[in-house]
Amino acid sequence: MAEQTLVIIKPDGLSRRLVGRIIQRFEDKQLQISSIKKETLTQTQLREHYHQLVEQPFFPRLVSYMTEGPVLLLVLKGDNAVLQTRKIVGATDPMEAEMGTLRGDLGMDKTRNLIHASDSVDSAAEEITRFFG
Ligand code: DGI
Repeated sequence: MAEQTLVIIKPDGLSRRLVGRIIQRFEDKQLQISSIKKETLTQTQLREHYHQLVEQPFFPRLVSYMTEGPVLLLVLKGDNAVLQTRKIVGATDPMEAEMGTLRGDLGMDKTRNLIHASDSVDSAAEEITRFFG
């Protein structure tokens, strides 16, 4: 079923010049870019986006990572886009993510894991509205 999902290429994806390779992997799976923009996220946006995590001990580290430079926000469209994208991205911890996934191949550690991808159709809709209106 055709779906949309939200992807964020985190700041080190841009500073490490990995954007082309990352987008290529999604396009290889027939996921299409329907919107794209470069933006520096604010603390307020991140507190909303990661609202379940604000009490976690690693939250300050997460915010400082996510605000160290601009991110690339993408809406991807395609069959089963939410699940397909999560599979391409891989597990949260790059040390546990399979090789062949973006985080397994290119992620650094549990904080610097390169990419965000919506985890359900409902959160995708919420996140697309949050970042693209
Ligand atoms: O959907 P995910 O990004 O895979 O994971 P999530 O929604 O559980 O967590 C959001 C982000 O928060 C995740 O990409 C990295 C960070 N995070 C989650 N759990 C930990 C963490 N960072 C650290 N340092 N330690 C954690 O246990």
